Amino acid sequence: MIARNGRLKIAIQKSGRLTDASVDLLRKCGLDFEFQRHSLYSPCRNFDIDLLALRDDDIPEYVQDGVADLGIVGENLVRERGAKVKLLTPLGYGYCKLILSIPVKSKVTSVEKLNGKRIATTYPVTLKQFLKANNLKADIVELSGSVELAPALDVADAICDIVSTGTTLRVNGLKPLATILDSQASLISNTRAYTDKSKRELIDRLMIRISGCLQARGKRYMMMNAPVASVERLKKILPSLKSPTIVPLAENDMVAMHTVVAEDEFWDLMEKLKKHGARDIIVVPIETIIT
Ligand code: PRT
Ligand code: ZN
Repeated sequence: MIARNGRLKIAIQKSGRLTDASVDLLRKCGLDFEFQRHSLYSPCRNFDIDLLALRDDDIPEYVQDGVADLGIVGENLVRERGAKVKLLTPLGYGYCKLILSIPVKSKVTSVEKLNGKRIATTYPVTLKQFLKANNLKADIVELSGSVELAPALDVADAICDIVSTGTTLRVNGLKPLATILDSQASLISNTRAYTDKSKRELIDRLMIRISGCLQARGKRYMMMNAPVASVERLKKILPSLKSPTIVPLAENDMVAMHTVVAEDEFWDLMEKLKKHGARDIIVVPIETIIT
Protein backbone atom coordinates (compact mmCIF):
# COMPACT_ATOMS: atom_id res chain seq x y z
CA MET A 1 0.00 0.00 0.00
CA ILE A 2 1.17 3.57 -0.64
CA ALA A 3 -0.63 6.72 0.51
CA ARG A 4 -1.68 8.66 -2.61
CA ASN A 5 -2.84 12.20 -2.09
CA GLY A 6 0.45 13.78 -3.08
CA ARG A 7 1.35 14.37 0.56
CA LEU A 8 3.78 12.52 2.78
CA LYS A 9 2.65 10.98 6.05
CA ILE A 10 5.14 10.85 8.88
CA ALA A 11 4.31 8.82 11.99
CA ILE A 12 5.66 10.03 15.32
CA GLN A 13 5.05 8.86 18.88
CA LYS A 14 1.78 10.25 20.19
CA SER A 15 2.85 10.69 23.78
CA GLY A 16 6.08 9.41 25.27
CA ARG A 17 9.82 9.80 25.48
CA LEU A 18 10.33 10.55 21.78
CA THR A 19 7.40 12.93 21.26
CA ASP A 20 8.82 16.34 22.25
CA ALA A 21 12.18 15.83 20.54
CA SER A 22 10.48 14.61 17.34
CA VAL A 23 8.09 17.59 17.24
CA ASP A 24 11.03 19.95 17.95
CA LEU A 25 13.11 18.45 15.17
CA LEU A 26 10.32 18.79 12.60
CA ARG A 27 9.66 22.40 13.66
CA LYS A 28 13.40 23.17 13.37
CA CYS A 29 13.12 21.86 9.81
CA GLY A 30 10.76 24.76 9.16
CA LEU A 31 7.55 22.70 9.21
CA ASP A 32 4.58 24.72 10.43
CA PHE A 33 1.97 22.57 12.20
CA GLU A 34 -0.03 22.36 15.38
CA PHE A 35 0.64 19.04 17.03
CA GLN A 36 -2.30 17.62 18.89
CA ARG A 37 -1.59 14.41 20.75
CA HIS A 38 -5.25 13.52 20.76
CA SER A 39 -5.92 13.87 17.07
CA LEU A 40 -4.54 11.31 14.69
CA TYR A 41 -3.57 13.82 11.95
CA SER A 42 -1.73 17.13 12.23
CA PRO A 43 -1.47 18.65 8.76
CA CYS A 44 1.53 20.80 7.97
CA ARG A 45 0.71 24.22 6.48
CA ASN A 46 3.86 24.94 4.48
CA PHE A 47 5.10 21.51 3.35
CA ASP A 48 3.23 18.58 1.76
CA ILE A 49 3.38 16.43 4.86
CA ASP A 50 0.92 15.30 7.54
CA LEU A 51 1.97 14.14 11.00
CA LEU A 52 0.38 10.97 12.28
CA ALA A 53 0.34 10.53 16.09
CA LEU A 54 0.64 6.83 17.00
CA ARG A 55 1.81 4.52 19.78
CA ASP A 56 5.48 3.85 19.17
CA ASP A 57 4.87 0.09 19.03
CA ASP A 58 2.70 0.50 15.93
CA ILE A 59 5.08 2.72 13.95
CA PRO A 60 7.41 0.05 12.45
CA GLU A 61 4.52 -2.00 11.01
CA TYR A 62 2.54 1.01 9.83
CA VAL A 63 5.57 2.31 7.94
CA GLN A 64 6.31 -1.16 6.57
CA ASP A 65 2.71 -1.49 5.35
CA GLY A 66 2.54 2.04 3.88
CA VAL A 67 -0.05 3.44 6.32
CA ALA A 68 2.66 6.08 6.85
CA ASP A 69 5.49 6.86 4.39
CA LEU A 70 7.96 7.86 7.09
CA GLY A 71 8.27 7.24 10.81
CA ILE A 72 10.35 8.32 13.77
CA VAL A 73 10.89 5.46 16.21
CA GLY A 74 13.58 3.79 18.32
CA GLU A 75 15.82 1.33 16.45
CA ASN A 76 15.05 -1.12 19.27
CA LEU A 77 11.45 -1.39 18.08
CA VAL A 78 12.33 -1.62 14.37
CA ARG A 79 14.61 -4.54 15.21
CA GLU A 80 12.16 -6.26 17.58
CA ARG A 81 9.31 -6.05 15.06
CA GLY A 82 11.56 -7.23 12.22
CA ALA A 83 10.01 -4.44 10.15
CA LYS A 84 11.03 -4.33 6.49
CA VAL A 85 11.63 -0.61 6.25
CA LYS A 86 14.48 1.59 5.04
CA LEU A 87 16.53 3.16 7.83
CA LEU A 88 17.18 6.72 6.59
CA THR A 89 19.13 8.31 9.44
CA PRO A 90 19.69 8.10 13.18
CA LEU A 91 18.43 11.30 14.82
CA GLY A 92 20.65 11.75 17.87
CA TYR A 93 18.08 11.46 20.68
CA GLY A 94 16.18 8.70 22.49
CA TYR A 95 19.48 6.98 23.24
CA CYS A 96 19.16 3.70 25.12
CA LYS A 97 20.55 0.17 25.23
CA LEU A 98 18.91 -3.23 25.37
CA ILE A 99 20.79 -4.88 28.22
CA LEU A 100 20.88 -8.30 29.88
CA SER A 101 20.92 -7.75 33.65
CA ILE A 102 21.11 -9.96 36.70
CA PRO A 103 20.52 -9.49 40.43
CA VAL A 104 23.54 -7.94 42.18
CA LYS A 105 23.84 -11.13 44.29
CA SER A 106 23.55 -13.51 41.32
CA LYS A 107 26.21 -16.20 40.86
CA VAL A 108 26.07 -15.69 37.10
CA THR A 109 29.38 -14.13 36.00
CA SER A 110 29.13 -14.24 32.22
CA VAL A 111 26.58 -14.51 29.42
CA GLU A 112 27.51 -18.21 28.95
CA LYS A 113 26.29 -18.92 32.49
CA LEU A 114 22.76 -17.91 31.45
CA ASN A 115 22.42 -21.31 29.76
CA GLY A 116 19.30 -23.00 31.11
CA LYS A 117 18.24 -19.93 33.09
CA ARG A 118 14.99 -17.89 32.83
CA ILE A 119 15.20 -14.44 31.24
CA ALA A 120 12.26 -12.02 31.44
CA THR A 121 11.77 -9.48 28.64
CA THR A 122 9.42 -7.44 26.50
CA TYR A 123 11.90 -7.97 23.63
CA PRO A 124 11.56 -11.73 22.93
CA VAL A 125 12.54 -11.56 19.24
CA THR A 126 15.77 -9.61 19.75
CA LEU A 127 16.65 -11.73 22.79
CA LYS A 128 16.05 -14.95 20.87
CA GLN A 129 18.35 -13.74 18.06
CA PHE A 130 21.04 -12.85 20.60
CA LEU A 131 20.82 -16.23 22.36
CA LYS A 132 21.00 -18.05 19.01
CA ALA A 133 24.00 -16.03 17.85
CA ASN A 134 25.75 -16.91 21.12
CA ASN A 135 24.75 -20.60 21.07
CA LEU A 136 22.81 -20.28 24.30
CA LYS A 137 19.61 -21.95 25.42
CA ALA A 138 17.51 -20.11 27.98
CA ASP A 139 13.82 -19.87 28.83
CA ILE A 140 12.37 -16.61 27.60
CA VAL A 141 9.70 -15.30 29.97
CA GLU A 142 7.71 -12.82 27.90
CA LEU A 143 6.21 -9.96 29.91
CA SER A 144 4.33 -6.84 28.85
CA GLY A 145 5.95 -4.47 31.35
CA SER A 146 7.70 -4.00 34.74
CA VAL A 147 10.34 -6.50 33.68
CA GLU A 148 12.69 -5.23 36.39
CA LEU A 149 10.49 -6.84 39.07
CA ALA A 150 10.76 -10.36 37.62
CA PRO A 151 13.87 -11.54 39.57
CA ALA A 152 12.49 -10.32 42.93
CA LEU A 153 9.24 -12.17 42.18
CA ASP A 154 11.28 -15.26 41.26
CA VAL A 155 9.75 -15.25 37.81
CA ALA A 156 13.19 -15.01 36.19
CA ASP A 157 16.93 -15.26 36.91
CA ALA A 158 17.85 -12.40 34.59
CA ILE A 159 16.13 -9.69 32.58
CA CYS A 160 16.60 -8.21 29.13
CA ASP A 161 15.31 -4.64 29.09
CA ILE A 162 15.87 -1.10 27.84
CA VAL A 163 18.24 0.94 30.00
CA SER A 164 19.12 4.60 29.71
CA THR A 165 20.38 6.06 33.02
CA GLY A 166 20.59 2.70 34.84
CA THR A 167 18.50 4.00 37.78
CA THR A 168 15.75 1.39 37.34
CA LEU A 169 18.34 -1.40 37.47
CA ARG A 170 20.00 0.03 40.59
CA VAL A 171 16.82 0.60 42.60
CA ASN A 172 15.75 -2.97 41.82
CA GLY A 173 19.05 -4.51 42.93
CA LEU A 174 20.13 -5.45 39.40
CA LYS A 175 23.39 -5.00 37.50
CA PRO A 176 24.20 -5.15 33.77
CA LEU A 177 25.80 -8.28 32.34
CA ALA A 178 25.91 -7.59 28.59
CA THR A 179 24.64 -5.11 26.01
CA ILE A 180 22.56 -6.63 23.22
CA LEU A 181 21.74 -3.49 21.25
CA ASP A 182 22.53 0.23 21.13
CA SER A 183 19.56 2.30 20.04
CA GLN A 184 18.43 5.84 19.29
CA ALA A 185 15.46 7.44 17.58
CA SER A 186 15.69 6.99 13.81
CA LEU A 187 13.91 8.14 10.69
CA ILE A 188 12.52 5.17 8.74
CA SER A 189 10.83 5.01 5.36
CA ASN A 190 8.39 2.72 3.60
CA THR A 191 10.43 1.02 0.85
CA ARG A 192 7.91 1.75 -1.93
CA ALA A 193 7.46 5.38 -0.94
CA TYR A 194 11.25 5.72 -1.14
CA THR A 195 11.28 4.61 -4.76
CA ASP A 196 8.10 6.50 -5.80
CA LYS A 197 9.17 9.58 -7.82
CA SER A 198 6.96 12.25 -6.25
CA LYS A 199 7.20 10.88 -2.69
CA ARG A 200 10.97 10.57 -3.03
CA GLU A 201 11.24 14.22 -4.04
CA LEU A 202 9.49 15.25 -0.82
CA ILE A 203 11.52 12.77 1.25
CA ASP A 204 14.78 14.15 -0.18
CA ARG A 205 13.71 17.74 0.57
CA LEU A 206 12.87 16.79 4.14
CA MET A 207 16.14 14.83 4.51
CA ILE A 208 18.21 17.88 3.48
CA ARG A 209 16.50 19.89 6.21
CA ILE A 210 16.91 17.14 8.83
CA SER A 211 20.62 16.69 7.98
CA GLY A 212 21.07 20.46 8.29
CA CYS A 213 19.52 20.44 11.78
CA LEU A 214 21.58 17.41 12.84
CA GLN A 215 24.79 19.05 11.61
CA ALA A 216 24.00 22.24 13.52
CA ARG A 217 23.20 20.42 16.75
CA GLY A 218 25.80 21.11 19.43
CA LYS A 219 27.52 23.77 17.33
CA ARG A 220 27.88 27.52 17.87
CA TYR A 221 28.86 30.36 15.58
CA MET A 222 31.69 32.42 17.09
CA MET A 223 32.68 35.93 16.03
CA MET A 224 35.54 38.00 17.42
CA ASN A 225 37.72 40.96 16.64
CA ALA A 226 41.50 40.69 16.70
CA PRO A 227 44.64 42.60 15.74
CA VAL A 228 46.05 41.49 12.37
CA ALA A 229 49.28 40.57 14.16
CA SER A 230 47.44 37.87 16.20
CA VAL A 231 45.64 36.23 13.27
CA GLU A 232 48.15 33.46 12.61
CA ARG A 233 48.26 32.46 16.28
CA LEU A 234 44.46 32.57 16.58
CA LYS A 235 44.03 30.46 13.43
CA LYS A 236 46.08 27.72 15.07
CA ILE A 237 43.78 27.69 18.09
CA LEU A 238 40.52 27.66 16.14
CA PRO A 239 39.28 24.12 15.34
CA SER A 240 37.04 25.30 12.50
CA LEU A 241 35.61 22.68 10.09
CA LYS A 242 36.97 24.84 7.32
CA SER A 243 39.32 27.79 7.71
CA PRO A 244 37.78 30.74 9.58
CA THR A 245 36.29 33.70 7.71
CA ILE A 246 38.51 36.77 8.16
CA VAL A 247 37.11 40.23 7.34
CA PRO A 248 39.06 43.52 7.60
CA LEU A 249 37.58 46.16 9.91
CA ALA A 250 37.41 49.94 9.40
CA GLU A 251 39.76 50.26 12.35
CA ASN A 252 43.32 49.88 11.07
CA ASP A 253 45.15 46.63 11.75
CA MET A 254 42.01 44.92 13.08
CA VAL A 255 40.03 42.04 11.59
CA ALA A 256 36.83 40.18 12.42
CA MET A 257 37.14 36.37 12.56
CA HIS A 258 34.11 34.08 12.25
CA THR A 259 34.07 30.34 12.81
CA VAL A 260 31.97 27.34 13.88
CA VAL A 261 32.82 25.68 17.21
CA ALA A 262 31.48 22.73 19.19
CA GLU A 263 29.27 23.72 22.12
CA ASP A 264 31.33 21.74 24.63
CA GLU A 265 34.60 23.34 23.51
CA PHE A 266 33.78 26.98 23.34
CA TRP A 267 34.41 28.05 26.97
CA ASP A 268 37.97 26.65 26.95
CA LEU A 269 38.50 28.03 23.51
CA MET A 270 37.24 31.48 24.43
CA GLU A 271 39.77 31.74 27.29
CA LYS A 272 42.64 30.75 24.97
CA LEU A 273 41.52 33.15 22.23
CA LYS A 274 41.26 36.03 24.67
CA LYS A 275 44.75 35.32 25.97
CA HIS A 276 46.06 35.51 22.40
CA GLY A 277 44.54 38.85 21.46
CA ALA A 278 40.89 38.18 20.53
CA ARG A 279 38.25 40.55 21.89
CA ASP A 280 34.54 41.33 21.59
CA ILE A 281 33.88 37.60 21.32
CA ILE A 282 30.27 36.81 20.41
CA VAL A 283 28.84 33.27 20.37
CA VAL A 284 25.43 32.61 18.81
CA PRO A 285 23.37 29.45 18.21
CA ILE A 286 23.18 27.90 14.73
CA GLU A 287 19.78 26.80 13.41
CA THR A 288 20.99 24.73 10.49
CA ILE A 289 24.07 23.95 8.39
CA ILE A 290 23.51 23.02 4.74
CA THR A 291 26.78 21.77 3.25
O1 PRT B 1 2.71 4.73 24.70
P1 PRT B 1 3.78 4.23 23.82
O2 PRT B 1 3.67 2.75 23.51
O3 PRT B 1 3.92 5.08 22.58
O4 PRT B 1 5.17 4.46 24.61
P2 PRT B 1 6.06 3.49 25.50
O5 PRT B 1 5.73 3.75 26.92
O6 PRT B 1 6.04 2.09 25.00
O7 PRT B 1 7.52 4.01 25.14
P3 PRT B 1 8.41 5.13 25.85
O8 PRT B 1 7.84 6.48 25.60
O9 PRT B 1 8.74 4.73 27.25
O10 PRT B 1 9.77 4.93 24.99
C1 PRT B 1 9.83 5.22 23.63
C2 PRT B 1 11.21 4.90 23.11
O11 PRT B 1 12.17 5.67 23.84
C3 PRT B 1 11.70 3.46 23.32
O12 PRT B 1 11.22 2.57 22.33
C4 PRT B 1 13.20 3.62 23.24
O13 PRT B 1 13.61 3.67 21.88
C5 PRT B 1 13.42 5.02 23.84
N1 PRT B 1 13.94 5.01 25.23
C6 PRT B 1 15.00 5.75 25.65
C7 PRT B 1 13.46 4.34 26.29
C8 PRT B 1 14.25 4.67 27.38
N2 PRT B 1 15.19 5.55 26.96
C9 PRT B 1 13.95 4.09 28.68
N3 PRT B 1 14.66 4.39 29.64
N4 PRT B 1 12.41 3.47 26.44
C10 PRT B 1 12.13 2.96 27.64
N5 PRT B 1 12.86 3.23 28.77
C11 PRT B 1 12.38 2.57 30.03
C12 PRT B 1 12.87 1.13 30.17
O14 PRT B 1 11.95 0.22 29.60
C13 PRT B 1 12.96 0.94 31.69
O15 PRT B 1 11.70 0.61 32.23
O16 PRT B 1 12.87 3.25 31.17
C14 PRT B 1 13.32 2.33 32.17
C15 PRT B 1 14.81 2.40 32.35
O17 PRT B 1 15.24 3.72 32.41
P4 PRT B 1 16.50 4.12 33.29
O18 PRT B 1 16.74 5.55 32.97
O19 PRT B 1 16.09 3.93 34.75
O20 PRT B 1 17.66 3.25 32.91
ZN1 ZN C 1 5.23 1.47 23.38
